[in-house]
Amino acid sequence: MSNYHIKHLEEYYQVYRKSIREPENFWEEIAEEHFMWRKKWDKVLSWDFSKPEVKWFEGAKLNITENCIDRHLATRGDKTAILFEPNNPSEEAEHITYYQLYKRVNQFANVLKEQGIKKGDRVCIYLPMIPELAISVLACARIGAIHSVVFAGFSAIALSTRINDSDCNMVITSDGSYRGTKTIDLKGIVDEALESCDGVHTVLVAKRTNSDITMKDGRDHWLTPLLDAASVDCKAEIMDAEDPLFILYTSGSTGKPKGMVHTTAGYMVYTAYTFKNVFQYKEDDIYWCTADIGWITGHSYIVYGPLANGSTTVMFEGVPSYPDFGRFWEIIDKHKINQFYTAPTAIRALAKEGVGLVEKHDLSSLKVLGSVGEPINEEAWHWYNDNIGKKKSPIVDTWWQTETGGIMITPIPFVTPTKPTYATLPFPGIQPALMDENGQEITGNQVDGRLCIKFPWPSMARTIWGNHQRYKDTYFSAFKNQYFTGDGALRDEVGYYRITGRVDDVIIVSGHNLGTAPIEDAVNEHPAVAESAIVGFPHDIKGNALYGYVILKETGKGRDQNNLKMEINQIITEQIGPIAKLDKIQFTSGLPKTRSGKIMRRILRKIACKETDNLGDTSTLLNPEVVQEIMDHSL
Ligand code: 7RM
Repeated sequence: MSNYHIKHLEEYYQVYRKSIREPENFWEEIAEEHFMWRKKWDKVLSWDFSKPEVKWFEGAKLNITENCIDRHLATRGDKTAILFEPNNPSEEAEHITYYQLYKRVNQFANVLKEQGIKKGDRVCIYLPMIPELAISVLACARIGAIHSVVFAGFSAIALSTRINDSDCNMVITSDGSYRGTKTIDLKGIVDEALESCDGVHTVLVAKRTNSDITMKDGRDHWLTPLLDAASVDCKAEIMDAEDPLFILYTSGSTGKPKGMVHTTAGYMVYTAYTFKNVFQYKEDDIYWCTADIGWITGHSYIVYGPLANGSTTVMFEGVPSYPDFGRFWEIIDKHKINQFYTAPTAIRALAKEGVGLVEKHDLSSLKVLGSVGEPINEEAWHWYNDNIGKKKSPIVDTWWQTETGGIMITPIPFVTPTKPTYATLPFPGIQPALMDENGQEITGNQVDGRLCIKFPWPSMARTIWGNHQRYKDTYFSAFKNQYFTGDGALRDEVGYYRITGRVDDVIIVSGHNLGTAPIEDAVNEHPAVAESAIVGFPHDIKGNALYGYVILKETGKGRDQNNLKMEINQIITEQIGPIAKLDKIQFTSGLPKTRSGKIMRRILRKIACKETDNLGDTSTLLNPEVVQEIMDHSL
């Protein structure tokens, strides 16, 4: 009997030890007992981090949608699978049962096939948080097409870059999207993006806002008539364990976004197993994760993990501030939410509005609170614990990444005693290591270092689409035979981990991973800009905000600085999206550089954070005099 559901601390330690001593037996038992296979595997695991190559459940055949939908029909056909809460609270919520989901996914899958999509093709999904988003994701998986969901807040340029990188031949979108009081012209953004995407032959358009849009003849099709005409039966494509399931882009510290590739069997097993334990989901619970499906959190913990467990998962279309800052609490009350999973940036923004709006609603259904996306600071942790959980719902501070596919370090509620700001203990199967700068593992407790993982886990990304070398360089080269996370962490006296943040040039703004390089590239496109450097600085609500140091060309020097700032942010919005806008822009005559020409971001970061007491060693600088100038004019 496998330990699929962990219920107390001794059991956790026992299961954890087994997962380390006999990883293959451990995962095999879980895979065997809790999923539906068309054929079992020949080999549980083969791996080599030096290549790197990792394969789980090789030889197995399955379809993830049979696990997420079909197998529940006999016992849960009438149970709500997806509970859709619209942007506008006076519009009715929609309960989609497992049986209805089955039919809608099959119809959508048949439409994809009719439009020429085959196993292995890439389909870009650019949709707001409406049911069609989850359904189209599952429809792709049903026929073995690889979905690439692009968050519908990204700009046309960001969208086209992603479409082209993975050669998508179809885009699924909607006429528009609602966000609070705003209506966004999604189809217009797609049209603009597709001007530079020759590979896309079909665009499917869901109707949401009834906006006036243009449909390009031969390319664009309204979804509804196609769905209505499609059969509700669609045989699931039988996939190999290691066939790609999806691509999801994440920003790196340099270069273009990385298309992380996740495969089928391991991803399914790991997201399902973590979901069950991290949220202690019980049969009639209503679970709500506030993330967007455009991020990994939504893929793993709105769609795949919950549905694999036959759960009821809420999809919320709107924003936390509409019609007022009490919306989340209103929804918890309305749908009697049992598990609530959100991000520190949302918690901080809502805490700022005071407890008045919280107290208007009955939150007594809550059992487990989750946090994800960035370190949760002590103040936000206590506010969440006291006012939302009323000190009786444990907070699971879940650390993981797009690349890891599933939750890696986390408390198990009612099992692991929590500690503010600590993600606590590794999940079964996860072997963290803290490394020093010389590449040695730091053992013992009360230490800190760079967080690595030394053994494969089922849901790890297998490669970067089209660039395996970059995958190796980014994750498997800093430390020999280790997966390097890019995060720093410390381990306390009982072995709990606290994530201290990125050690590279990725900045997490409102829970969104932003690489500095692509933003600098955008800034540099302004005709008056010569060079720029971007760093993060702490921000009350967003966790971090962006500070840009900009060197102007001669032609820009006489210009109005406020206008320039606006224009720079306008370019960023166009190229990346509004989340990447700079909060502060300082014009400077130079940037501190090493002799090899590398910008010393460490110094810029300290100035932006107003930590100028000890700037560290500046003697290696080519131009130390510029540091004083930057300090004198810092914002
Ligand atoms: C799930 C997700 C990954 C980066 C990661 C960390 C940071 C995420 C936590 C966290 C501290 C947490 N994927 N991060 N969760 N830091 N505590 N609980 O967010 O690919 O978008 O971001 O986010 O730096 O490397 S992600």
